Amino acid sequence: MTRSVVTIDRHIIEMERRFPEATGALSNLLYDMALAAKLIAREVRQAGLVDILGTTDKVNVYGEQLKKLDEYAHDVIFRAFDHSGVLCVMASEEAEGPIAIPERFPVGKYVLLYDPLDGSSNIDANVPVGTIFSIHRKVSDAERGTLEDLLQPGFRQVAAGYVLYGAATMLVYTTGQGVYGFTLDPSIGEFLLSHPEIRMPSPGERIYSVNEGNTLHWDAAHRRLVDHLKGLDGANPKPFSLRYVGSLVADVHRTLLYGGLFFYPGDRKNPQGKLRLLFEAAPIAFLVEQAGGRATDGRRRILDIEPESLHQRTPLYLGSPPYMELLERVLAETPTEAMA
Ligand code: AHM
Ligand code: MG
Repeated sequence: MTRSVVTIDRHIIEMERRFPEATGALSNLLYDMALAAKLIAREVRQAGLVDILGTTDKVNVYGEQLKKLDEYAHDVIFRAFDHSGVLCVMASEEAEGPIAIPERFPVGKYVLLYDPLDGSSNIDANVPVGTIFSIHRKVSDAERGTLEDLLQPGFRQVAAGYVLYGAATMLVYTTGQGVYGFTLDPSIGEFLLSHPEIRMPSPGERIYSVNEGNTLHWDAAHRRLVDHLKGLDGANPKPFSLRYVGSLVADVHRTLLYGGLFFYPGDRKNPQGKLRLLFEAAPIAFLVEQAGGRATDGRRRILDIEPESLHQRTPLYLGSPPYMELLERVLAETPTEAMA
């Protein structure tokens, strides 16, 4: 034993004690997220067994209609929070508009945005997937929360995090006091503190992470950037390695722990890239900055972007400060072409 065993509940209580004025509502939100994570993790683990366990009639053991895992994850999170009394409105990557708290339940002062199962196209190949969440305070006067409460810039987040369903299930979160990582011990059903105060190594390992299959649609600057990282331009004697899972949570988790660069740029086909500002980029940017890294859309901090719509997309570049400087320098050296 080298360290004391700290459950996520204990950790949340101890963090809350640092703020004597705290009401406990944010702590309750984090407990509920840990519970939802366990329920989703259980289902993700069973994913490969569904055919063997004979649910071909599309009904699960509880007599419920079998759902696609991303719809299941969406529902689990909604049901973990709808009655909690701490939220006034929610939004999910799986739903078009704001999700109201049912009239029969009380509301509170927080707002939750979530991507229930990001990277779910990877599920059938047993590749890691994740849940991403972002929490804001209510800003509108409406008692039950409105679109205005959901469309807030990332710097106003009070908490954000992700759950990674990988070889182990991990929950990583920040409330603006550093980044903490917990690993689920399935034998006792508890998230235990495994990564206290995560700091992104700087500059960290020479790793770049991008879907290079999109090169055809990139402008000259991005082609040049990747050529430079690979050492093809003759100006980089120590080429970077490529790691790309294609699940944002997994690629970001690796970047937080090892350092390096991750980017999903805009290109001629998709000028705003693929990732969603509110459900993916903003919560990830909060974590990355809290771990000492940087996250931008190529021009400005992700956290400074004023959102205009719930599902808007944004280019995303993140990594350790020295590698972000390198990336920005190489991109700036090549004249920009119009993307649209
Ligand atoms: P999704 O929200 O439809 O799951 O898509 C988001 C995922 C991210 O996890 C990942 O970073 C990206 O899409 C990968 O996209 P691509 O397959 O274009 O490389
Ligand atoms: Mg997603």
